[in-house]
Amino acid sequence: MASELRKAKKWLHGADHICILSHVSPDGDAVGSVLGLTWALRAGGKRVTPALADDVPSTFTFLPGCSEVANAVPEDVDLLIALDTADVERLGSLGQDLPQPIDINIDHHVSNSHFANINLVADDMAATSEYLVDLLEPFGLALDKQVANCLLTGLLTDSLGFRTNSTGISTLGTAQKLLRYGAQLHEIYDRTLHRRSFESMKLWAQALGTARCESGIAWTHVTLEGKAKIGYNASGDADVISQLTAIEDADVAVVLVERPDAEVKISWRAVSGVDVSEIAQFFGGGGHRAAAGASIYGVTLEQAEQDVLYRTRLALNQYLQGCSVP
Ligand SMILES: [Mn+2]
Repeated sequence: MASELRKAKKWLHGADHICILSHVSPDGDAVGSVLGLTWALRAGGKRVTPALADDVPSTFTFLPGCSEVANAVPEDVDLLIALDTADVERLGSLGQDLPQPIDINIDHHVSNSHFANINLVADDMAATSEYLVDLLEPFGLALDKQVANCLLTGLLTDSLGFRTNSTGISTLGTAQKLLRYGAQLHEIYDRTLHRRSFESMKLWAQALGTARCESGIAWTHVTLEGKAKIGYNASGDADVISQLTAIEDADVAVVLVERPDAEVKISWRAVSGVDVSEIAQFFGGGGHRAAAGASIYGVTLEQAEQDVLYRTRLALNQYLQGCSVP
């Protein structure tokens, strides 16, 4: 690992134009880590372009540099870094015409496929943003207020406000360090985890209204028709899955979101120790032990729901049986 770090530092400092990428449907860790590293490298005198295949969600547009995020990789780039991205497919349209393997991959997903020349993967970290705080010094880069605000956004959102089981002593130590450099915890918390659009609330009402909870699995679905009815235009589930994980009888929460062209997007959250990334992988997706996702194509919502519940029940039963062995 030490030699990988030295090599990464050398490549970073030797590059003329660096492009930093992250995954499709960018979340707070994708946006925060991309912008955080962008600003740290720029402060070190580097020319950097942040790039994402999809637009930055409005929740994160308060972060400095959002308006500069490109939706394609510039031609004169000589170093490519992917952040928070488990495999090349997750880069979406950005990954299609890139020279493979790309240069550096920095991530915290347990399912990371080590697709780059240099792979820095720390699956014990709560966020890629958390890992980056540790990497700044070995990379010869400095922390400042701008960088700290971006990285705290990634850390706070991926740890769901410091409540995932990946949140440890070092996570809070890292957060403390970011606060010392001027990161605004209150503002970031309020903007990213607390306040939401009225339409999101209406979507919660709709999805929670049809939610079910049986034998440890809490689930619901979001239909295209339902979204249209309340004027909810974004692609996801408005984080209704987090609400399902609050149900005290739920070991696993599942939300199925109907998308155009016969696609159904599924999200899992494990409340107990069952590994939902394995269930997601069965459906061609991936993620973490406690949070994972996948898409099924060419099916109706009903078919997908049946298959997904069957697999989830199987995995949960296997896990619970394993737990009861004396
Ligand atoms: Mn992440």
